Amino acid sequence: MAELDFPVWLRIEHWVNVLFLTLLIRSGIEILATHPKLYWRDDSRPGTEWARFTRKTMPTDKLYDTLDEEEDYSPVLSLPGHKKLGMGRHWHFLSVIGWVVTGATYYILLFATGQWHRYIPYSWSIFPTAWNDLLTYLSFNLPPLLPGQPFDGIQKLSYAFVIFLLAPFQILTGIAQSPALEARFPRYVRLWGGRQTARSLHFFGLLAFLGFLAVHLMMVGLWGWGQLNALMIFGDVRDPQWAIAWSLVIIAAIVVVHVAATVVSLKSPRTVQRVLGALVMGVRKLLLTPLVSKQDYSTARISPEHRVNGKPPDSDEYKIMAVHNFVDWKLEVGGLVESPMTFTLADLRARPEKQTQRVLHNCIQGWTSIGEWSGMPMRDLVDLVKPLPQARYLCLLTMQDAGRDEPSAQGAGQFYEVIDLSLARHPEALLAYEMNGGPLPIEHGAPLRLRLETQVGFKMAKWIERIEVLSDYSAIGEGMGGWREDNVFYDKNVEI
Ligand SMILES: Nc1nc2c(c(=O)[nH]1)N[C@H]1C(S)=C(S)[C@@H](COP(=O)(O)O)O[C@H]1N2
Ligand SMILES: [Mo]
Repeated sequence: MAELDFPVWLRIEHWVNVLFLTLLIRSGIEILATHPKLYWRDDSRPGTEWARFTRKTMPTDKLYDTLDEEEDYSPVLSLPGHKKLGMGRHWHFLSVIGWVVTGATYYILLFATGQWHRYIPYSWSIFPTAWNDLLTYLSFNLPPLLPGQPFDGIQKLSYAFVIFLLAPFQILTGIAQSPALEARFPRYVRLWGGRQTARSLHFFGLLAFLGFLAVHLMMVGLWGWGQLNALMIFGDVRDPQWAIAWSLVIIAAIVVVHVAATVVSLKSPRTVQRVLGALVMGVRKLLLTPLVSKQDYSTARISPEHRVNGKPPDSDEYKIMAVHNFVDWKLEVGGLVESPMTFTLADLRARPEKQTQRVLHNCIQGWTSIGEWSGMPMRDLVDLVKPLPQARYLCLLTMQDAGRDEPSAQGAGQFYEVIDLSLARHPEALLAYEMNGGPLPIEHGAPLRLRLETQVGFKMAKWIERIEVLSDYSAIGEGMGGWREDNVFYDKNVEI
């Protein structure tokens, strides 16, 4: 029987894996809820979704944005539920790190100890065996185990599929949704058929994991809950009664972690944001922050209908400015700089540094569109105003009051975003005043908006009126580095 036994590292990893996988599933559903529609094409054009998990219909007679499309799922289903995308993301990324570390050590130990023989089928005969096993199950019988192994042919094939195909597939389609990775390696995303196809495939991965979990639990029940849990808890089949008790204790512990994660996320989101954000930041800084955008989509790829997020300033001042084509608008640049400056729209248009880029826009909610943006590169503006040595950040202040203009955005006050000075020096960091060859439309941020092609959309402040150079942002707003960071608990740097 010794060959049937599972070594202690494998038993521990099995249960750790259950924890991370279930956290990934629930937080993933939270992320899906924020834009509960799936597409094949990168323009995410309204109406072209192949699947939707919402009954909401959008108005055709007035401007709506993707915040209006968000769904409020129950905390039983999603982590933490109730439109808390920021929290869902923190748990998803933390669990990804935990899951990948567990998976990597699992692979290493599997190969180092020879356990892989169990999971990698190396004879074609596994297929007819698996087929026979399936027929046996369908006739309500249990098929024979493979000689010297703890499972039958179809089980071995399923494990090989989950461990060596499904898990890597889910990681690869997951990272294909990082704007920084897409910006640096657009071909990698094309390999998956595009950004939205990668997102749809990631969803199929979720379904496959759910299917596996359901069948796995059923199989454990069929073959003997006590016996198999004894193998997976004690390493041998001697104490099935105790194994039943222990399996319930372990499952209860996992449920407790889920409940605790849900409750703290709903009650103390700021704490979760700070703690999990700090844990994930190290990995993100190492892997994603160094990436620089190299996008250059063809004109033919421009989305006919670029989606919108955020509603324009609903003030008389703004509306009057808009009627006069923003001749009265001014951009002030100040703070920790040698030469503070003020620009009119005509000043910006007259500048020689004009740059045009055709890029994929990634909203944090999951939709994408492709647009062409023209304007003044941020690095040229930064060079003009000459930041003082202690300068580290830029704060972009806008004419939008989110409480007034965007009730569904869950917060109040002037919309602003802080970015690192180093990010402002990226070649595709742009202050755009044109879109798709025309003046920047009001809903897309007229007269001036930011483009940052390695970040998700909310960093790209629209309706800008002032840029402040800072050494520290802790005194601004709630001190988290932006309106969305303050109010909906997103990370300040968002390469994914
Ligand atoms: N001032 C302001 N800027 C904003 C927002 C906002 O609500 N207010 N929304 C952000 C978000 S979440 C996204 S996805 C992009 C959307 O840009 P688009 O409407 O041009 O597609 O704008 C960003 N800039
Ligand atoms: Mo967004």
